[in-house]
Amino acid sequence: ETSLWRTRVRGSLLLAACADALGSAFEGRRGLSPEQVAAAVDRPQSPLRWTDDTAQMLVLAAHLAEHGGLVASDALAAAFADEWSAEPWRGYGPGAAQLLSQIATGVPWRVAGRSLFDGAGSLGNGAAMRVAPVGLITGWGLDAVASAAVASALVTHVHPEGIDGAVAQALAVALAARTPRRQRPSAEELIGAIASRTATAAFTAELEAIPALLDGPAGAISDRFRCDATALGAVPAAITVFLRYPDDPAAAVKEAIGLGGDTDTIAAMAAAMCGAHCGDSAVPASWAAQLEQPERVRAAADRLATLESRRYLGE
Ligand code: R7I
Ligand code: MG
Ligand code: MG
Ligand code: MG
Repeated sequence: ETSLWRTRVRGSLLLAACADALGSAFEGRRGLSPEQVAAAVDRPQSPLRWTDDTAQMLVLAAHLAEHGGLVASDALAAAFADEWSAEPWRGYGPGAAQLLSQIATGVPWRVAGRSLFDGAGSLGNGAAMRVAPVGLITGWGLDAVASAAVASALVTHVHPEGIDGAVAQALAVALAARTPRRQRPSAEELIGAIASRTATAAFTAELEAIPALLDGPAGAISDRFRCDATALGAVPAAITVFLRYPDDPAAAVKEAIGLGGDTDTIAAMAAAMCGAHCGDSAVPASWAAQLEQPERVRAAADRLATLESRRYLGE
């Protein structure tokens, strides 16, 4: 049973890292053809170097494993900032770079997070892009997943939509990991579980658009969602792609990249869900062969997978 769970945790983190790297070549592009995407994704010929999405996801995985859970804490904020300081070239959003450099120089995270975007805080998808590990702790119920996702978001993203993105992504990964391998994840169940635990009406409206997009052309997804670096623009698109291809990470990643816009992040989030559902046997061999630091990603997954479902109580 432990080893079955471990294959899912490994699958989620490895596929997220691969998809992040594959998508990063197309970030910001629009109007990509399926052939163009397939040529780059089916048999990558150069190392798959991941971006800030995976770097920060690994920080969160390590923090969870070390503490047995998480709260919004100085230690968590410092861990995110230390990672940025060590490798600031990994493609961070402008708000994130500004915020993490403030935290690195001693500004409290409660002050720094509020300083972004004229005091509203970031509604970027950065809290969602890193949150998959929160959905991958065996024994946690969905309410525990949601509250840990909120806590993980708060140290950088205080805007309610930025937080909702993290809650939605963590719950989608958690439900994918808890759905038996041979059972198709239920869109209704997933959307209901997320809608009842997110805070904003804006997010609920995006979730309600998903069922109509599950069949038909991918172009309808990018017509409906902005597919940009905001939580609202990216997370519902990733969930839609996952629900269309829950058992086929390569198809999901190609479709996610084909949407254009925030391609690394949408592909990585959809792939994290596919991997949680399918396990690491679903990682394409041509990706595994090129992934940067695969042992490091696998080790982070294995530490998470053996974590008991202890709740971390208090700062
Ligand atoms: O959220 P964040 O870490 O961004 C993650 C993205 C992913 O695509 C990564 O792959 C990386 O490329 O960055 O960083 P932020 O800079 O806080 O937010 C990302 C973007 O969301 C910003 O650059 C803005 O374009 C947008 N954004 C906002 N726009 C208007 N008003 C975030 N918050 C606001 C806002 O309040
Ligand atoms: Mg990135
Ligand atoms: Mg952000
Ligand atoms: Mg991105």
